[in-house]
Amino acid sequence: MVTPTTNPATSSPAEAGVLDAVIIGAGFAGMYQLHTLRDRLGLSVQVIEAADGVGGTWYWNRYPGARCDSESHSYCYAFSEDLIKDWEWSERYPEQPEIIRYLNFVADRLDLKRSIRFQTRVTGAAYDETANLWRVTTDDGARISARYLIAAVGCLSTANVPQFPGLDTFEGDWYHTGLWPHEGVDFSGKRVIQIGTGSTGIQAAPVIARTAGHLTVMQRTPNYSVPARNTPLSAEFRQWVKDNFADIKRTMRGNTNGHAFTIQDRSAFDVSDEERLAIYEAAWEKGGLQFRASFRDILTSKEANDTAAEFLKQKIREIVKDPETAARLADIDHPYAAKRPPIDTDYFDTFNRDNVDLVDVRADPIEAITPTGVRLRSGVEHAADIIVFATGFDAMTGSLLRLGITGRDGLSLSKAWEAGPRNYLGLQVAGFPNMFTVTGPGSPSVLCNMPVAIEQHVEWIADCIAYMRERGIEHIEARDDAADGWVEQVNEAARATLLPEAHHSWYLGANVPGKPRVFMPYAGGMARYREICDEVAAEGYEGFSLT
Ligand code: N01
Repeated sequence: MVTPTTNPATSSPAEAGVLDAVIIGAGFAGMYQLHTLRDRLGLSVQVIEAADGVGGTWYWNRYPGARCDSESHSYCYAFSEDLIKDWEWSERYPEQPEIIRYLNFVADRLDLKRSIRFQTRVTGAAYDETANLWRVTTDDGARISARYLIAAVGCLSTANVPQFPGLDTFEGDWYHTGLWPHEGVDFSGKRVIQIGTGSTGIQAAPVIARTAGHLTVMQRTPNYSVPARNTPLSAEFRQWVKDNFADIKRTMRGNTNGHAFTIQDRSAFDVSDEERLAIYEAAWEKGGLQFRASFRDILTSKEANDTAAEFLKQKIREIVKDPETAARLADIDHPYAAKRPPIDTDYFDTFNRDNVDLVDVRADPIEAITPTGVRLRSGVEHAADIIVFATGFDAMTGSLLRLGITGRDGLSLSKAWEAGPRNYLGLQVAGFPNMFTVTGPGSPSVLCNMPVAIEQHVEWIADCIAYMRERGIEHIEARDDAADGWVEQVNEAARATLLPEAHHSWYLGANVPGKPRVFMPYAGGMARYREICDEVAAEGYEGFSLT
């Protein structure tokens, strides 16, 4: 928990107009970080946000079918009983507009917007060693100085638009799902090509197919998916959540993935073949991400994983009527959940529609975009009025690197991370004093239900700043040896799982050509990570130098 301080001003910077903290980003992370620093610690704080509203990733991802894969009662702030009490989710998985409404409700309730500078992009942030201040510049010409710099830019906020030759010659319209127009896109009667079949593509295709004249889905890596089984929430369930939130919170904070379900403590081989099948069948009917919680060893034993993988591939073959299409969809080459596992509403069934085709762009890769469509290496051309890029993100590092951050001695973050992200606890980079990243690489972040990961980081950072101010400490910096040790722990944690076996996963940076291949999130589990961070703090911030 964040320690409130009644007399925080032990180290007010001497320069006039200097803030205590600048936070970049007004999504889940930036909003809560603002609340902890401004309202609990009494600091002067400015949030800088490129969008004209709160929401972060959810502000930009307005594509058809955009909906959260975490269940609504677990996809919210848990720090405030009042917020839990006064908000009603309508469905099992909240849709994008509902999440934006929720975040606005929180921002208004906590009076956050007055401290957020909207429609402003950070163009640079440089550490001034003499003054021990961060000098932040923005695209509207502002120069802001602050003691602490907190990057709350999200893990999935820099769109990855593949550099296909000829895109600029395309005469139709094209969109990336992560930069979707606010007014929506009318697909009625149009020939649409969707490139990408990750979590986003799997959500979007069924919705696009409903109105498009024709939809061609271009699949490079086939993917597993489990039905979401979305449904409106009953009044009884909503009441149950409010009455039992303390227990729900304990479950979310005490397990590896931050969700409100527990991973079964049994191996896939503790049960007979028939029992295992029945367990998978029940999990398939229940739907959602907890399919992977059916057995404790799904992500650690290839043999256990194979049982889940085969079950899911068989489901594809049963749902998709055309055997050739079914075979292409089920030709999955990685362990189940080694890439982020999607959940869907009618994804595989969409390929039974007359107006939908699947094209295998692994066998016949996209060579170019032409004025009228997409040409493959074989020379086959698919015509399109609209191209939808569901091609993901320059994940975890992309948004941090494009901020133009330089640390001590003019060291740029891109130079420091030339060989891949290197930091301590996913929280601080050596050479970048008083700068924190929320759910950065090296933290559980994307392997966890995000709000749970975010709350832990935000509270840890606020506690750390409070600790420093109480003791007159003005400078905190991760030590090099601590960062090296942490990188090794992150690698070790990944190696203990099947996650690195998905060679084309964005967890490894493999989706962006030229990006260093390093397993980025910490796979040792949220609960273990929380313990490590707590131990570090209890030992007087071991691994950091404090001066
Ligand atoms: O992105 P992705 P996403 N030619 O990178 C393909 C979160 N999320 O936006 O796998 C052809 O997973 C690429 O192929 P391959 C969630 O954490 C959450 O779908 O690289 N194809 C892949 O099929 C998720 O994991 C929710 O071979 C190309 C697809 O594009 C993360 O966001 C909803 C290509 C990209 O898949 C990212 O998901 C949605 C090329 N050059 C997303 N380049 C909710 O919970 C890429 N692809 C709500």
